[in-house]
Amino acid sequence: MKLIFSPECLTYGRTGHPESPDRVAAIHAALQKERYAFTDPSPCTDEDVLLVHTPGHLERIKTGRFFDWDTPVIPLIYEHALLSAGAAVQAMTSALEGETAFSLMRPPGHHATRDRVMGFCYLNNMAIAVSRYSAENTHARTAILDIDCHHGNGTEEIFTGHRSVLYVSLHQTHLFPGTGLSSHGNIVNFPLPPMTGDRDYLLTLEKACQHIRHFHPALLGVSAGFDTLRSDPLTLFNLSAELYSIIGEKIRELNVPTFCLLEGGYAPDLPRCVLNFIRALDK
Ligand code: Q9C
Ligand code: ZN
Repeated sequence: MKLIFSPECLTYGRTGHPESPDRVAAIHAALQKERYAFTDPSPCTDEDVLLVHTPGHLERIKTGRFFDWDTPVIPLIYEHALLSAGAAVQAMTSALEGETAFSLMRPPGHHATRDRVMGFCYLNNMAIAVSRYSAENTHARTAILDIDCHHGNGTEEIFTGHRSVLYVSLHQTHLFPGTGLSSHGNIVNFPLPPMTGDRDYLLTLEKACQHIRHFHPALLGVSAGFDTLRSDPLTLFNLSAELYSIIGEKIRELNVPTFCLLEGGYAPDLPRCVLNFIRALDK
C-alpha cells in the first residue's frame, strides 16, 4: 500500500472551517503510529489542470479572483491545490504499477467543476488523475467510485458522456450540493435517505460494485470521503466506524488496480475510519 502525504498540506487553512489541517494531521499521526510509511508527492502541472479545467478557472485560482461561501481565497491556494492533484496523479500511477495507493492530501476535489470552485474543492483531483490516464491510454476504461456522503457533482459534470469513464456515487439526499438524484449513461447515482445505516449502505454498495464489475475497468479511482460516519457533523448518515473495513474489503474484492483520494470526513473519529479502510484494502 502506497500512502501519499506531504506536511505542506497542513500549512494552510481558515480558522473555524470544517475542512481543517487538523483532520489530515490526525489521520497522518494515527497511521504513523501504526508504522505506515509515506511517499512525498510532487505538484501536477498547469497542463494537467487544463486537461480538466478551463483556462479561466486556472487563472482565477492562481490570482485569487473567485468567490464561494465554502471555498475561501487563501494565499498560495493554487500551489496547495497543485500538490493535492499531483498526489492524485501519483496514486493513479502507483495503482497501475501494481501497488494500491491512497492520497491523504487536502484540499479535496470532487465538487470542483470544470469552471468553478465549490464545497471546499478548488481542482478536481480525481478528474485530473483519470484524465492523465485517459490521455496516455486511449479507450482504456476507468471506474470512479465516490463514497463521500456528498454527491461529487464536479466529477459527474466533467465525465458526463465520456464512454471510457464510469462514475458511480453513493450519497445522501437533501444534502449539499443537491445533485445526483438520477442516473444517465455513464453516470450511476445511488441517492440514499438521511439516517441510512450499515445494512442498507452495504446492500447499495453491492449494487454499485455490480455496475463496476460489469464495466470491466482497467483502473478504479475511489473518492474516499468518510463523512458518512454516524458522528460526522456535516451529514446525516448512520455508518459505524467498523463498516469502513467492510467497504475496503468490497473494493479490494473488485480486483482492479485501485487508487483512493481523500475527500471529506469531519468527525473526531476520522482517523479510525481511515485506518479501518486502509487495513482492509491492504490485505
Ligand atoms: N453553504 C466535502 O465533503 N456545505 N465537501 C455547504 C451550505 C458544503 C463538503 C453548506 C459541504 C462541502 C469534500
Ligand atoms: Zn463530503
